[in-house]
Amino acid sequence: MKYCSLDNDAGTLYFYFLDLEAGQVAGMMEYPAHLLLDAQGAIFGCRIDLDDEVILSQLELALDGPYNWLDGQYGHLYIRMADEEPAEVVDLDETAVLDLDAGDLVVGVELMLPEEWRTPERLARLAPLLVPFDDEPVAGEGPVVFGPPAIVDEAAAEEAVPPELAAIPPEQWRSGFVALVGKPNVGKSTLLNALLGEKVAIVSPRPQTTRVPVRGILTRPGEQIIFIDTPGIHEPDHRLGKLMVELAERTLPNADVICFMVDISQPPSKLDRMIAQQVQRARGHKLLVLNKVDQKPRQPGADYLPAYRELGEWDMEIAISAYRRLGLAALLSEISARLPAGPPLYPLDQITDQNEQQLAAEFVREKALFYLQQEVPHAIAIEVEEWIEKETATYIRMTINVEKESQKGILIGAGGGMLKKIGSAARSSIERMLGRPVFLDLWVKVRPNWRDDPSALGWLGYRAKNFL
Ligand SMILES: Nc1nc2c(ncn2[C@@H]2O[C@H](COP(=O)(O)OP(=O)(O)OP(=O)(O)O)[C@@H](O)[C@H]2O)c(=O)[nH]1
Ligand SMILES: [Mg+2]
Repeated sequence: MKYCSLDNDAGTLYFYFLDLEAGQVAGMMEYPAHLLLDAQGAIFGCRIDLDDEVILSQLELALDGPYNWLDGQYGHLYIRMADEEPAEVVDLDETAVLDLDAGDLVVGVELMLPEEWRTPERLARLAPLLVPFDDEPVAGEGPVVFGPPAIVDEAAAEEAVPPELAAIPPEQWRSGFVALVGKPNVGKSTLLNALLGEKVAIVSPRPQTTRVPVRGILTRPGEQIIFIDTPGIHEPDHRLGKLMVELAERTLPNADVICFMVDISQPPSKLDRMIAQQVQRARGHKLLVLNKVDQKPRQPGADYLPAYRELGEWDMEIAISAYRRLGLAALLSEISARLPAGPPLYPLDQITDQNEQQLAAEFVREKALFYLQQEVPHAIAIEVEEWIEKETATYIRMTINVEKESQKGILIGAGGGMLKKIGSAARSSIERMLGRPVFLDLWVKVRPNWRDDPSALGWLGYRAKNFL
């Protein structure tokens, strides 16, 4: 932490990781936060509970301090003044805001401190770093002037295709479909986002996050790779699960290249073996993609590579970490070498087949998967009811469907706290996507048994013909 400051009027404590200049903060993300207290009850740091949307490279500055660290297993970011165990960890009611610069680097953190935490005793440990709060900030937004959200210039976006791409004649292109398949939770969606450098698929630590195939399109001079991120193949226990598996399996016959993804930190399971056999029967090139090399093997010292190799005949194998972006250039060049000749199949500036409304609904589901436990997030389906572009913000109303009254109670939480937490995290993701403020209005409805009800599945958009 480089310095901190306190805005007593707003009740905000700022931690900054570099000398900020006006206009440097271009975006924000919100996460639950906790104060770290020493035995005297003084604040010596904070813990912020991140989700998978924050990638390690964004935390370069935040982790630069000698006592700051990321507990990768839980996604907990610790910003600390000293290397000591907290005597107490106190939950804050309001989420912390991560300030991002134009390159999405986290440059600071804002914590909403209730008044009782703003006493000299509580702040004693921070005093050496405390700089006066500028009470006449230019835009009235704290010590930093928040730049306006990135304004999407539609005309400029139209011209986003670099002229050198547009100039390549169709017969000189190569293009093809690359299926990312594997059991749930091996990191298929994380890989898709990492390869595209954009978030087009939601990610969560829970299995069965992806429900329908998502296309991500990577266009480079002379080649267009259409990645298909698929739902994890598993043994389904309801109609929705059956559809997810069917949609994943249907991508296999048409794929030019199949990336069979596995988690190298764990031994192959029955599902890995079954999926490997399905992949073997397909016509496309077969790559064995061993993900999560950054993670220690489940049994210390174990090497599961030979066991995965034996699951089939592979054109090649490659070890990667989708999360830490290791091995991706090598993977891309192997895929690229196996693309058939053919003209681009999508417009040169398109990166996904999903529209903003679908993505916004997915962001809400992602946050629900992150914050809720056990079966509840899996019983959620989101409908976008209204989407109105107003002068200063986009108004979005969504209904979150659950299957039982008890799930509705859990989703709303005590005093509406859980729904608020999910909504505020989702709003910040949607604002980043749209580049403008969003007013997100969430409603919860019980639709008994929708995951096994063909007509409910249909109107919620989960029908096979939508994805053919
Ligand atoms: N350590 C580590 N974790 C990873 C890596 N790639 C993905 N993960 C984590 O694995 C979990 C699952 O990632 P997803 O990308 O949602 O997995 P998926 O295969 O798409 O899962 P489904 O959609 O359920 O089939 C998330 O918590 C990711 O952060 C990696 O390279 N290393
Ligand atoms: Mg997925």
